[in-house]
Amino acid sequence: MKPLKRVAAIHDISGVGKCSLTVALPIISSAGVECSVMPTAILSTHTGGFEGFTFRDLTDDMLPIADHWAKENIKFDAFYSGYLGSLSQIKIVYDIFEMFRTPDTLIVVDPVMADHGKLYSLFTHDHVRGMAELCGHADIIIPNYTEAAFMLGREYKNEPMEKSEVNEMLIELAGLGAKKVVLTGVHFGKNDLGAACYDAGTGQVDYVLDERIEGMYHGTGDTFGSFLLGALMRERTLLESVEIAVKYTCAAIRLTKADGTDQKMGVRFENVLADYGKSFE
Ligand code: PXL
Repeated sequence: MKPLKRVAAIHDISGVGKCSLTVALPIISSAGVECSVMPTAILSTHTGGFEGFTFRDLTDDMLPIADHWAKENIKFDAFYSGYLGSLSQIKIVYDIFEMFRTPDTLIVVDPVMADHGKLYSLFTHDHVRGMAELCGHADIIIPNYTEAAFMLGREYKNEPMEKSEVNEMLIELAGLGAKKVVLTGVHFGKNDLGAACYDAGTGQVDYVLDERIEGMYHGTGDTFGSFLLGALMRERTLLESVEIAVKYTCAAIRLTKADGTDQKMGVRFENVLADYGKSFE
């Protein structure tokens, strides 16, 4: 048996409201990939729709954790960063990438900071600048449409997109420095929603769309990113991985809609994990 691939996921732990590490850990593990974690903060809930959440900042622990990993000579096949609580955390994550990076390491940055045209609470436009810079040091970035518009200084439009606009955005996003871009929240009509991916090395652009499910389901970006990274670590191509991530994220959202759970509690990924894991056998 070959050793498992190992990912280091750098996100917060939101105790309630499935997102960030509470999503990355089960999903990446179910792909048959080891998911090591570096928590950036511990919150009672995520910040989208709950009042009075607690926030324990773990910035001061991040470099000592990384130093210990380096001292133990622990190697990672990929790094996956998501929600980062401050500009200093963004800088530290960049330093951690530099400490562990080899020509074979895959660095995936999800610039988690906004959705539906709005920055998440706690963030300012300095955070947008910092995240755009961090994206420049990644191999693959996975912004949603709002994050992409903010990082590129483009207007956020709440209407179906033109292919020419999406293609321009993909090229501009690659211009931040990452070779591959996966843009989520792409839709060309009222009833579709999915992702576009772009490989700046080959110039290849692909769109993967599914049927839109009305609502604002929390944590879908983290669910999508985790399904995507699991598939990439199982040697699927970028397009195959995007297809897998769209398929299983949409399935989880449909189940959540069917059971009527409050949308801020996150999506029902638990029931699709077995099929997702089996798809790699
Ligand atoms: O799913 C993104 C996310 C992750 N972590 C925290 C959040 C959010 C979105 O609101 O608040 C703490």
